[in-house]
Amino acid sequence: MNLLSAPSEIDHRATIGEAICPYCGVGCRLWAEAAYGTVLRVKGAPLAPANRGGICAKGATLPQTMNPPDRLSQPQVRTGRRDHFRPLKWDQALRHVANRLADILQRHGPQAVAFYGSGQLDSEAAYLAVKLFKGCFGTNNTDSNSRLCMASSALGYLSSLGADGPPTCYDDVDQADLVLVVGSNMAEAHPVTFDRLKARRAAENGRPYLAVIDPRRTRTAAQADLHVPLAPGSDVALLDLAALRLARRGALDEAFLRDHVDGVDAFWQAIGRLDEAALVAAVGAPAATIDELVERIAASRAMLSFYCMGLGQSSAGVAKHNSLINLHLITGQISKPGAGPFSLTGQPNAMGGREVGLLAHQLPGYRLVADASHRREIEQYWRLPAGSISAAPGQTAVEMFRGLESGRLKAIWIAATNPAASLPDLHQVRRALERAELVIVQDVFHPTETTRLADVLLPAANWLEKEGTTTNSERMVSHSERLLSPAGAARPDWEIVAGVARAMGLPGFDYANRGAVWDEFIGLTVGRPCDLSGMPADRLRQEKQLQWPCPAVDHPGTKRRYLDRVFPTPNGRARLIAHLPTPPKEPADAEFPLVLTSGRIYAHWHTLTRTGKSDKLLARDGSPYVEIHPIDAERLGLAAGELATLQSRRGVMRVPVRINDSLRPGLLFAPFHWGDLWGDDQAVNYLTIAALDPQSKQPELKYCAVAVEEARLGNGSAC
Ligand SMILES: Nc1nc2c(c(=O)[nH]1)N[C@H]1C(S)=C(S)[C@@H](COP(=O)(O)OP(=O)(O)OC[C@H]3O[C@@H](n4cnc5c(=O)[nH]c(N)nc54)[C@H](O)[C@@H]3O)O[C@H]1N2
Ligand SMILES: Nc1nc2c(c(=O)[nH]1)N[C@H]1C(S)=C(S)[C@@H](COP(=O)(O)OP(=O)(O)OC[C@H]3O[C@@H](n4cnc5c(=O)[nH]c(N)nc54)[C@H](O)[C@@H]3O)O[C@H]1N2
Ligand code: SF4
Ligand SMILES: [Mo]
Repeated sequence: MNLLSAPSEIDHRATIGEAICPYCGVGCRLWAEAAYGTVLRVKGAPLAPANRGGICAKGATLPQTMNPPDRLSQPQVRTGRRDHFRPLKWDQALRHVANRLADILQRHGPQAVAFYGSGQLDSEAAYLAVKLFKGCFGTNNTDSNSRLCMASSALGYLSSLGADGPPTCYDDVDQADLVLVVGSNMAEAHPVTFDRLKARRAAENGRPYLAVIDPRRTRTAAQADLHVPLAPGSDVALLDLAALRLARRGALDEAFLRDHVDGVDAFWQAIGRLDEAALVAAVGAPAATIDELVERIAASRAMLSFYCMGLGQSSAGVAKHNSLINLHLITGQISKPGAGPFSLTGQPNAMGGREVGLLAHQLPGYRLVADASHRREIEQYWRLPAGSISAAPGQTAVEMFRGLESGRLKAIWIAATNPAASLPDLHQVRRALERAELVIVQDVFHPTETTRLADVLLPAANWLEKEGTTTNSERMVSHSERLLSPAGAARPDWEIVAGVARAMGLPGFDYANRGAVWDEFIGLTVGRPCDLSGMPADRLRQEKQLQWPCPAVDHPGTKRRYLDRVFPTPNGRARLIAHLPTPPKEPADAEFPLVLTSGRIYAHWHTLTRTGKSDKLLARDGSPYVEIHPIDAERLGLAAGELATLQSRRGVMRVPVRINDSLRPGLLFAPFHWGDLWGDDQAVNYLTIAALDPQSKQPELKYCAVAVEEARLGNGSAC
């Protein structure tokens, strides 16, 4: 449905339109009705391919989050961090930001500034941030929270298959006979896709078979035919073991390996040296369960694997991804309907962020900073002198905050992410932001944990207040309509970035409208793996969504990639990449004897700036907690509801205990949603470790060592 009236008239009468849900990467299209400046109703759009009318509780409660008192609706600045913010008009604010950035660039050079964006920015905004920082400033310190999320997944695809992006699509759920869910709690984190799987299993007598590989018996695992409760961090051991056993059973697709895969001999040589008994011990799951998993893989004719942060948030994240893709390659479970690796994307536009190059190592169109010809292509397109884009790799998310603390970085512009709640080792993050010369934060709300530490606040238009483009987990590129005027002076993110660039006197940022930004960007994808050139803004607005690659305006889009078994590597062959198991960076020891993992729950989104405003969602889960196995609770003398003090080498957390036998003994789980705004010492990220995967630089948010004791009432520092 199109807009019924021009934006200025919208607020006075009901408008109806469709926009992609601003939460998870399922990318549900939501039908919304707005009037009097707010959203009255939302429901799943019935014909949308991603959700076919489906919606979860987070999407359905969006109207409760739209007009809160903490809405940021005016640019604000302050001179010192202890001063109050004062409101500014946009032209003053843009000039202020432009002058301060220009001053720092002049005094310290381009490597002293950074942009830290988000998979929640639309592609237009993310593209312009890349153009401004990488192109005009000449710094690749241009990263996003997708570094905490999809970086290992992106590198896993690139190294194994030759290009980022999943080969698979949601319709594969209907074709698979075996679904592996590895390190993903789909029932809570990607519920509408999980509902689709459940619906087919209900209708088809339990088909496809569902196996879940997760150290916790999650709500996803509880509905599976097989749950493999592996030791956290032991995925490579499990996947290598499965490969060895499949080989021994003669369950390999030898023809596929011969014709389409490189590195086969080296792979078997490398993992052939592993001792199977040692691998079984490392995995720590019942031997019969592992046997059953191998049996099912061997018998499958179409194996689809969904995976998410249990693989990525690890110091062996890329190794885990390569090892899972290895399983698909050795069994030929790729390049056919119902089969293949399928990374579930976290955020609504983490995929789009990768397409426009909003990760420190990337450039638009799945190009790489490290590739001189890629840099040259982009410079020419942007009409910049040769050498404008730096060859130096940029600082990634965690590295940026280390750089701010050490003084190497002076300024950071943060947009659509809340690092003072979501990054690991929050004490370090606070020190970094306190040390920074300039912190610009672009958000829809204030205060957040991060806006509280800013010098400049830039008010962004909220969901439904702007048009924009996002790409979901299955490469579906979607247009979202605008139904509301932005609150107060808030502006779409892309306009803010373009406004700062223009205030700095930079050419190339005069766009007539959002569509002009999109149309410029897709020109950079011609002939690339993520070819979007057949979906200019007009077509996308009309057709609502199209799946890439889509190389021509009469092309229908592509459901599945690599059906011809030609991979985007130089010789067209995929690669087996062997990894040997490595332990997590901070194993439990005598001093910190328990392992803490963290993640999501169904009712809440990240740092609660949205879902924390919904009474309905707060009624489901209103406060933070830590889950502990009954055996550990008994040993520690902890009862349900008691306040426990958790301590790691970096910080302390005090939250009530929930006893839960779905964990492995020795493992604790805490949701990461609650930050400092909700109370002191409640954020799990004071405990987490900023250990990084050596290739992807994604932090090991899923594993750190902690000690626990019961908090004695009245004793604030039980540790
Ligand atoms: N409700 C809700 N949904 C969301 C989000 C949200 O905030 N709330 N956020 C979105 C975003 S950005 C993301 S990235 C996704 C994340 O979605 P998921 O990755 O599904 O969610 P998590 O809870 O972070 O972690 C998934 C699982 O990994 C398991 N795990 C931990 N360590 C290991 C390990 O070593 N191996 C294996 N195999 N598993 C392990 C955990 O027990 C957990 O069940 O969710 C998206 N959807
Ligand atoms: N311990 C632990 N920590 C984790 C994780 C974990 O599993 N465990 N997961 C990590 C992962 S995968 C992720 S993705 C991150 C997520 O972490 P964050 O990105 O920090 O979380 P959000 O709360 O989504 O922050 C988004 C911010 O953008 C604002 N916002 C919303 N819409 C817009 C918009 O349109 N424009 C602008 N400018 N602002 C907007 C919101 O108000 C909010 O302040 O957390 C990571 N941190
Ligand atoms: S499943 Fe994800 S995209 Fe769909 S309504 Fe729920 S949060 Fe939004
Ligand atoms: Mo994420």
